[in-house]
Amino acid sequence: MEPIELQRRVVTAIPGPRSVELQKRRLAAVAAGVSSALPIFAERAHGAIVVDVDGNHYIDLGSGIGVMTIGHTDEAVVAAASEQLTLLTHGMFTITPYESYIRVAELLAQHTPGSFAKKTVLLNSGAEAVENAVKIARHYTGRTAVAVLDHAYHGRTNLTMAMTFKAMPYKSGFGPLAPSVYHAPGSYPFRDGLSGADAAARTITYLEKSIGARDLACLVAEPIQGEGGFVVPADGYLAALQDWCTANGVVFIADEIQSGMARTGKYYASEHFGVEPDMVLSAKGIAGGLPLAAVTGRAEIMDAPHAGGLGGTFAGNPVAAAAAIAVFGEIERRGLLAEAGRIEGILKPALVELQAKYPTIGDVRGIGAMLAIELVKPGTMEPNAAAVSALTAFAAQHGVLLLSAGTFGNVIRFLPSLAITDDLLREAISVLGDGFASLD
Ligand code: PLZ
Repeated sequence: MEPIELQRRVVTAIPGPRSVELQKRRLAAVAAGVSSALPIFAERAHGAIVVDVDGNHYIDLGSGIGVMTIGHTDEAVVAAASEQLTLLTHGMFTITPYESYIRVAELLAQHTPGSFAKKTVLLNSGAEAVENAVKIARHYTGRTAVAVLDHAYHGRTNLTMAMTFKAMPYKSGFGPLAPSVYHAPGSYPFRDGLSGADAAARTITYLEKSIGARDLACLVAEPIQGEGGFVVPADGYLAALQDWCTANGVVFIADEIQSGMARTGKYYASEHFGVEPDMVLSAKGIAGGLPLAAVTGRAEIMDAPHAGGLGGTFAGNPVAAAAAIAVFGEIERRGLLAEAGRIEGILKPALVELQAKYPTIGDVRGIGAMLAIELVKPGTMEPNAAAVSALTAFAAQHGVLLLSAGTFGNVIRFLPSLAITDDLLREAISVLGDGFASLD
């Protein structure tokens, strides 16, 4: 096959005829609950470009929700995974272990925040990492309660569904939900206007008065909330929570599934906030698109569960582990942490400029290659989800993939690959500008 031309190119109506055809088959064969943001079917991708079945080339600002952090079909990942496929496709680490699992655990110990002794368990998905973190924290503390924050997203399995904030589409009709999960108020500077200290005091009051530290096994927080709308907590908020957890024997867990793996210019976003969580959760970007997730934490906590207490058939699959080793290697070799700053340096000022022109942009926020705009009805704080839908549809029509987010569906989030070129980024920004102009 010809290499992909790394350019935006719209050659048919969107969706094109082959996508329309696939959409018909999909509606007949795929469960209705699995819906898609756009009726466009992908065929190939490379770097920051996705090509659909009709040959349209899109600039991808979503990276499959923050997975393709080092770029689609990255050569090093493809080579490592392809070679591993031919050597050992499946081993089942709890039957016949293999080196790549150990290597990923070593790399995670090295790159997660904190210089204390750490250990890791590998899993298949983000939700599974969250579930295992809670299991380990419960086993270690002998306590059962789990605290999460308003606007959080932690997954769709039974326990993580209870931990996720939004009823629609994640929880409605799917109960009963897992017990002993408590949603504490968090820090959302644009909407609550609270300082980090005041927001932390409010959270801690809830933890102490409504749950009680005696029963609380863990507090799980996303350092920058992903699905919740790229909410960056106020200064000092996370550090105050960590201090309270430490003082009260509560395991402090950072869900870095969306914010981690170099996306914000550090390996983990926790580093921006001066916190060293007891456990850090990785998934999404860790293995260049292959399914892999991890719980990495203080050795004494991670070693609490008995032998045989953790595992899973595909967990830490050798092909995914080989891909993860390649991802860590490429982040180092190509200096990709610095690329997040390059992207922020272009995208954030452009978004601020758009905000000056269009009062529907209430807030511009985020760090590195994890940026967002929150849209409101001009002059108010009222969420403007309709503008988000119009803009994401306009962008797709013009060859740019944009993702929405937020409890109110009124946030556009930008999670480009760190491999995106300045030119492609600028071109995508100009399409966004045209989109805003078309709203008037
Ligand atoms: N924790 C912080 O962002 C996944 C969900 C997409 P899984 N977010 C994308 C969807 O609609 O299902 C996520 C996350 C944070 C946990 C998860 C869950 O990760 O790999 O999707 O299970």
